[in-house]
Amino acid sequence: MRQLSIRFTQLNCFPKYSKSLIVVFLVFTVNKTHGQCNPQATLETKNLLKSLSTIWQIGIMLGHQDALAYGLTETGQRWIATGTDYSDIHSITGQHPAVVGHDLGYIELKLDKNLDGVLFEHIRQSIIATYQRGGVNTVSWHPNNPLDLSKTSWDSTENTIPAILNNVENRDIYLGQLDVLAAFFKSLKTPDDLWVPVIFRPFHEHTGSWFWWGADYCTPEEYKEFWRLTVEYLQRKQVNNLLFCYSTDYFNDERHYLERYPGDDYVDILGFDAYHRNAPESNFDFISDVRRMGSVLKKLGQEKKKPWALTETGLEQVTESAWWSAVLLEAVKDSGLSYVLVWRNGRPDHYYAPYPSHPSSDDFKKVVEEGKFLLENAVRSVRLYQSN
Ligand code: BMA
Repeated sequence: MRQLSIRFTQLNCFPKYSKSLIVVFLVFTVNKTHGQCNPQATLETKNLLKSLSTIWQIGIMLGHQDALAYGLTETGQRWIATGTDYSDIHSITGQHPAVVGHDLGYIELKLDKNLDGVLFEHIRQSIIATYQRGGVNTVSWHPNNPLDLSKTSWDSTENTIPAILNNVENRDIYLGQLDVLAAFFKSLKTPDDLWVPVIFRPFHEHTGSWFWWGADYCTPEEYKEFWRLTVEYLQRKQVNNLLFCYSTDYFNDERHYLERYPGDDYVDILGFDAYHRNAPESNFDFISDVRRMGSVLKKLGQEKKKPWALTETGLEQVTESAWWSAVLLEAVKDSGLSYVLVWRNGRPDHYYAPYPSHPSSDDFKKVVEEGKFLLENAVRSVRLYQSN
């Protein structure tokens, strides 16, 4: 957007009629660049973006956070991965989720495990294995406060973002943390030397105020500038295997959704997070809220030529045995969403996907067998990373 306004000010030197021709030309060229914010993105990354824009015509891909890292056994006890080919969803359906979520929180601390105890080396191997099987990877980031690394993402220190933007030393500290992130993304290579494309979804749920990048702690302009700084720096570091996903929490309307949107040249995928709480009393409200927000994203996605997704959702402990068919599917059908990702199976009291013997596993299997949600086998044949 910034580039566009510079070009418009330069139009004053042209006669009136040619100005309108140039405006038409600029609008056309700007529109053409929408949908891929990094012109240097690898071919596989560009192809993934195109595939995400069309996959909804077949079905909605189902994702699960940390699917390959840990989960729950038949008796509800925790298992922790040794390899990269076992997941709770696989143990029920015989296939992994189509989208596997990972989180890089604590990479900025240069630790070997993330904030949920997963080895970064395991994350790296899982991303490569998922790609090689034909699935999709999405990466969120719950970083500690860059200016006080003893404070987690859930830190309410005000003005962290302006303090980074307005002070060179602070900015360098943050950019140093991005260097670590960049090195991780660049390490995602297959044995035949291809960079694995991933959906990167930083600074999410920023419409809320529970993270240091939340709405109460920076202005919309500061959030946008911080986002652009991040995107531009990673691109300058030649990280060319990312699709950037902008992802709010619940939002009221289109204006609210776009309030902190950094611009079409800085976002590849439109996302939102919406959890279902207080079931069954709230079943109807959850369905209608997700439908309402999904239709705002559908309109924006069509206008901007960008895919849209429900980037985090779930009902903790899936306390409704027919939740998949009667609630989630009802909320997202006809939405045009590329994918829906349920959160992690972290503990016996904190999980969002079924495991063997869970009361909702039959319903889960049913919606998958009916083709309503796509798992890994269904997307493998679509060859998401190859030009069609
Ligand atoms: C939250 C919870 C936390 C976890 C965090 C990042 O929603 O699951 O336990 O640390 O996500 O994965």
